[in-house]
Amino acid sequence: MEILKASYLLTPEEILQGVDLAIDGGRIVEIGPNLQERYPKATLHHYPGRAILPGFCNPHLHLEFSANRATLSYGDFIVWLESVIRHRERLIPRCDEACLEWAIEEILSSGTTTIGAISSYGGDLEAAVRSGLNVAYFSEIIGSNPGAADILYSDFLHRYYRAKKYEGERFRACVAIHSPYAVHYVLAKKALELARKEETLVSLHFMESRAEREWLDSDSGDFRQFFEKFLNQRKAANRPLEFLQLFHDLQTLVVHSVWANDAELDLIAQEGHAIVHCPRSNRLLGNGVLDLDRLKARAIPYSIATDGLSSNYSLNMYDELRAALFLHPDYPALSFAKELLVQATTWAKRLGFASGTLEAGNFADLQIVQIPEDLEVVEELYLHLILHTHKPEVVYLQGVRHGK
Ligand code: MCF
Ligand code: FE
Repeated sequence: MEILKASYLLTPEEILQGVDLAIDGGRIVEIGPNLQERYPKATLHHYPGRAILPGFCNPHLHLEFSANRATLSYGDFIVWLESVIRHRERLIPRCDEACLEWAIEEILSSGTTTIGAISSYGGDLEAAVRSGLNVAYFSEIIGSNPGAADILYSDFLHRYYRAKKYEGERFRACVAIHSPYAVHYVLAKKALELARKEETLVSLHFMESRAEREWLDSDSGDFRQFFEKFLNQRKAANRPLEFLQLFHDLQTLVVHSVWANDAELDLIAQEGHAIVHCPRSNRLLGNGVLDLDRLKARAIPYSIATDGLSSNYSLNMYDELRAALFLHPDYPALSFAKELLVQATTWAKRLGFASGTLEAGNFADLQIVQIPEDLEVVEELYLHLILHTHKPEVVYLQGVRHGK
């Protein structure tokens, strides 16, 4: 048994002082004062001037794109998408084992212990399993050509069942439908039948860009030329609300939703789906800023994610939290910082893992972060954590210590 003693413990809803944390067998055993008196044989780790908080959950990223630095074009969504199509075949293999391991190390060392990883090829599966992180591994289906539907579906099924072999307390095989503009209705329906039967979590890129809005509403806008050029297609394959109805009764992470309209948000709320907000990805691909007021008005749960290195420059949740704080200047900094941190940790549970809060029985997935020495007002800790942390000093993954 090990006892961790720090100046602060973030549960994360509450800031506790004078309280220790006991871990054993990879799990949190107890939280309370003076635990070394109760467990005199336990090893004591003292972290003065530090806070212990749960590891982060980054619910949406694409490990397989981790080789990208400046290959893909940022700034405009369609230009970006064309660059993905042009470079994907070479970019994905460029993320070899060493690259995947580097990406996972970046994720872990920046305090993230739970991820939602979208995979279209499956080449990142073993690295994801080996990472020891809690992984919701979303095998992605993509393709709008009905002629190729059978091949695409069988390839998807193969990847899904390959992932399913690794299922356990730290790994879940899940289903990703790429988006309403890139997945044929019949294909989405079949993949979602599997998700329903297998009771998996589902992920969907939805209403990310203005181009997607215009194309799906009225077969117009910047996607018109794109679909004509690449797929010889003049009409959108789906209408967005009808497509969203396919996700009835499925626990879905709806990613982006920047351009979702009221009826779509109403349906998302009614179905109990949650929204994944990727502020830096949206900014870099020219997609604007998600209006969180419209989510809050409907009590739609949301949290933030980095998206992949295909549309970002780091997989560090502290970087993302800072960006979110500054991209939503209308919310009071102190309460918004707390809200962001609470969601960024507790979402591990939404992804299906016993992690994300400091509770007995949960996995000991923790981060230990240095606190500014001159902190005067304890309640301001959430904001200062976001402002001053690049990486935590130590991360515990299932009770195993990483770092100094
Ligand atoms: O979330 C971002 C932007 N929106 C859509 N797709 C992706 C993102 N990052 C990576 N992707 C992947 C997607 O999963 O790029 C490919 C898919 O494999 C796009 S091909 C239309
Ligand atoms: Fe994405």
